[in-house]
Amino acid sequence: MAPESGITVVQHLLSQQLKHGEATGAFTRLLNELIISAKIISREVTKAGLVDILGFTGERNVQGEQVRKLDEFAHDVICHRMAQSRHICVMGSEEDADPIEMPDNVEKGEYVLLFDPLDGSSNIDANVSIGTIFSILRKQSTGVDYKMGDLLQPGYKQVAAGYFVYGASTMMVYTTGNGVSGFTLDPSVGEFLLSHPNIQIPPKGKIFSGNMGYWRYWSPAVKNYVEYLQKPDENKPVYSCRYIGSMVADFHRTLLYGGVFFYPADTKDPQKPHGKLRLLYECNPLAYVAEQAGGAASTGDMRIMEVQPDSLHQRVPIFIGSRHEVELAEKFYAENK
Ligand code: AHM
Ligand code: MG
Repeated sequence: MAPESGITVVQHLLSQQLKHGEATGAFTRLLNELIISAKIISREVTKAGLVDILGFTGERNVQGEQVRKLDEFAHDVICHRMAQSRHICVMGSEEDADPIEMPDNVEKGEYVLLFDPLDGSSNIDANVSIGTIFSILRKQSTGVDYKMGDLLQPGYKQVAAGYFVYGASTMMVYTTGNGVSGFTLDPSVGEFLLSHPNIQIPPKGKIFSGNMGYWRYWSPAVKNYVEYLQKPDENKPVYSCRYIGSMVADFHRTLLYGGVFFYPADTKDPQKPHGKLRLLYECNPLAYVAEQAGGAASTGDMRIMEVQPDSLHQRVPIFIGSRHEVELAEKFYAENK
């Protein structure tokens, strides 16, 4: 048994806080609200096949995709609980076109929360792992009200980021810039317990994860890269392909086993010239986790966390995972300019 195996996520947060001299406890209280939200979402996800919560609502989200009831539920739980934390000044959610302002009667705080309430939700009916992704930033502007610039900060400004994956068990993986820790929810006691201290992504892997169905719509750089991964060569493995279609789950496997997850730009949908995944809700938070675990995340041309966001729902191409495979993608991009 790991020496720290009985540690709950809140104990872990408090010890981190003491180590780094955070005096007010605001950040811990904020993260604790998020953890409670995730426990509630996890409970509902587990019940998904039992109650009449599955199926489409008939509405479309801001990206024109069909929204399922559990997405709305997850979004509402997080909005409600985080507003109560009194440490948030504004939020942004993949399920809302606009910034989410705090109600007038609620005290505003110093933090900005960006989140994807239920990523991979098209997999719900098939009982496949889905997740909640979060990114926490400090408010930059002065005064009580927020400015758009508080939401549109590059990823390197994140103070914490991570995700909850609702899978065979529910896990939380997060970083505050001092490595990556993973916790597994023990449903019998309702606590996240430290199960994966100091996660390190293998420097190289043997698995790639991308939607091969879009092959014909990829650029020569991406095609050459994937062909290279598939090619027999005595100096490298022939990579296996694993693709769930749920970014949190695909990323979580990549974090633990190594390799690369990618969603590049493609020409399939002219509305989405930069791929599908959102910089603020999906790419930045997972990039922070990947880098803190010793890995990397790139658009192919530049480090994800250095992209200056220009809109809340901006999409970017992404290659994320082991350093070796991400740098290889950048090499293929540079060679195919
Ligand atoms: P969602 O946030 O609407 O669920 O969409 C994002 C998901 C990711 O989890 C996943 O990586 C990607 O969509 C899969 O897309 P595709 O089916 O085009 O491969
Ligand atoms: Mg998503």
